[in-house]
Amino acid sequence: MRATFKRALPVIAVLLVASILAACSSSTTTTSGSSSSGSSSSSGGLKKGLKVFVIPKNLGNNYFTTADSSKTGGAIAALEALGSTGTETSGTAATPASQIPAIQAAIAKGANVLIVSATDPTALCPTLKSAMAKGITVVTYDSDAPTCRDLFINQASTSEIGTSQVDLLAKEINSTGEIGIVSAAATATNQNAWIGYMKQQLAKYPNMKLVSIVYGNDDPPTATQVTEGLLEKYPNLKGIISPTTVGILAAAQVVSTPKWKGKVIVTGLGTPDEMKTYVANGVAPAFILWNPANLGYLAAYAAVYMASKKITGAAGQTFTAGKLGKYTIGPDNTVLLGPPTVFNSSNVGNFNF
Ligand code: RAM
Repeated sequence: MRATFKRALPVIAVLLVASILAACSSSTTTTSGSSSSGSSSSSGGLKKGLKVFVIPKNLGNNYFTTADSSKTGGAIAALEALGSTGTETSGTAATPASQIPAIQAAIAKGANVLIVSATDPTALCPTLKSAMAKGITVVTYDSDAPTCRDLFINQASTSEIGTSQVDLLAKEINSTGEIGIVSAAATATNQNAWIGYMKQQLAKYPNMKLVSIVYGNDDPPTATQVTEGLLEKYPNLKGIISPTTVGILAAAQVVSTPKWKGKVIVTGLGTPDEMKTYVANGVAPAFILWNPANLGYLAAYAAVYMASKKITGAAGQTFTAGKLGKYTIGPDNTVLLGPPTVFNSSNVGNFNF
């Protein structure tokens, strides 16, 4: 008995610390005049006063800050416009152990809606399923948990995001040489799905060889460290694809140092603000992303329609997402934001996110 408890102690300690961190690191934006819990209806039949929790993979990642915030026009801005309350909360690390306590805390606080970017497609499921069983609307955005949500808001076609990163790199390295991938967490649904399509696309480039995939966990020091390790281990590396805004920035910074500059090209998914410098210095001439604020905004609208029972998630149903206009639900209870943008020296200066 005592031995079992002893063995369980480290686990309990980790959970406790994770809960405390999650509790300490949440930020809230509240709309004025929305005090009820989703009881009243607007003229369009959408509920007001819903308690919505926006739960990114982790806090402190600029991509999610843009996707979620009121001032960027993200999810919380949409919730304010709809007369509901939006609270952004998560853990500090992009891991299930860090994110799950934040989801549990949101449920305990009386959430009507959870909007979640999943750090793992299965580890979150017991918690998300228990939320759904309580009548809470569960919407994933950015990174899916396919078997335990009502609706997924996808940033762009998964296959297009994967294949276009390979095509971009191929153009820049003359379709030749060893390449590596600097991903986010090994469990991340979105990165793993994109990497699956990258591998398929690489079959079209017989002279490009994927030698290694390393994981920076969407943590800048870790991403820097694994990029350095990759470059040291494969001194002939010609290109790096990093399908994560945190990873691509770290990779571009490492490759900008004299040891690697001019030898390796970086591409992947990055924010224009963070990548401008590396477009200018030639380390990352082109990269891809969508508008993160629009992703959050769309997820919030879809979630409120869902919680108001105006849509059920069935394919073919439509709804109007405020300034973004009309969307049609596709297969597998999924909504697509739209095609991604390729950024390069001709347009990167026109964007400020
Ligand atoms: C990071 C996260 C996020 C991903 C972007 C591109 O910020 O991993 O999930 O969509 O990169």
